[in-house]
Amino acid sequence: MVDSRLLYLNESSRQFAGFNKTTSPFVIVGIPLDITSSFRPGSRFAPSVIREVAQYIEFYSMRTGIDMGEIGFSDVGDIVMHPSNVEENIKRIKDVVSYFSEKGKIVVSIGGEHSITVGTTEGTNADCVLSIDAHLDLRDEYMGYKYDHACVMRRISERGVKIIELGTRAVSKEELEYANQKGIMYLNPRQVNLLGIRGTAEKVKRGLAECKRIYLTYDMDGIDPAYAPGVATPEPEGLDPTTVLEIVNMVTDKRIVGFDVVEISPPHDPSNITSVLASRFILETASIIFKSLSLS
Ligand SMILES: [Mn+2]
Repeated sequence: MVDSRLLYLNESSRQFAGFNKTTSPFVIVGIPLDITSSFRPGSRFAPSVIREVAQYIEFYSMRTGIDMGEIGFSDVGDIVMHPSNVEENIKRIKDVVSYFSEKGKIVVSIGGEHSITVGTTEGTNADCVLSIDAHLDLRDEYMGYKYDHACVMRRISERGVKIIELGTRAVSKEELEYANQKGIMYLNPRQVNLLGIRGTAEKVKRGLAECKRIYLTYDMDGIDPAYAPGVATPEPEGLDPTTVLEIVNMVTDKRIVGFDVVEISPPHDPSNITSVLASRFILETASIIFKSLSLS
């Protein structure tokens, strides 16, 4: 008898780089939620494009010495999305992610827009979120709607989850007031550059000291559009990919329970360059997590 939480899981989708290794600690879930993008929609196509381009890059990580070709991934397919109801979709995401998270798997979600993270953080039962993002996503509502992609971190924060944001540079006054009032740590790319990789990592580590279950979310617009042009809402003056992966490498330990890559819009992504970067982020982050698991 299949668990009812898997009702909306479509297992026939293409697999990440062709992997189907059920013994892997990493479960890949595609979440093609694409409803609230304000500028350039298309993120519904990202799960299949990222899976496809991933097979053309190397699986060995020179950063960690881990060969992800040996560890592999268990790609369980896509969650079928309701065409207009974000709250219903968040419930479906939470159901599928909690099913695999409760089995002790590290759930790797491929979005979709950033709204998916409301469901993935709940499904993994995370008490802290480290978010790479140009935006704070702390709006109470956007044009009257509370489940817009601009409100993601606000909804998560309201559940008592601690939030740390890196790459912040596109904000409203209301969001800054909320962040300051709640003590939410956010660092602008300028501050990251001034602190350096090591200084930033130490600051983030102190922020994560009290956490038990840490969730990592890569909104690809946190990265500079020179490296990641194919996103729904690009913002200049972003972080570079190596800085981000080095910081993640320094702060990661066995408390990481899952991560996602979101906001990529393949129709606006010349040469699939942003999807290739997202594939590299998935492979590299998984290798970093795997290394921290084997160190414990
Ligand atoms: Mn963003």
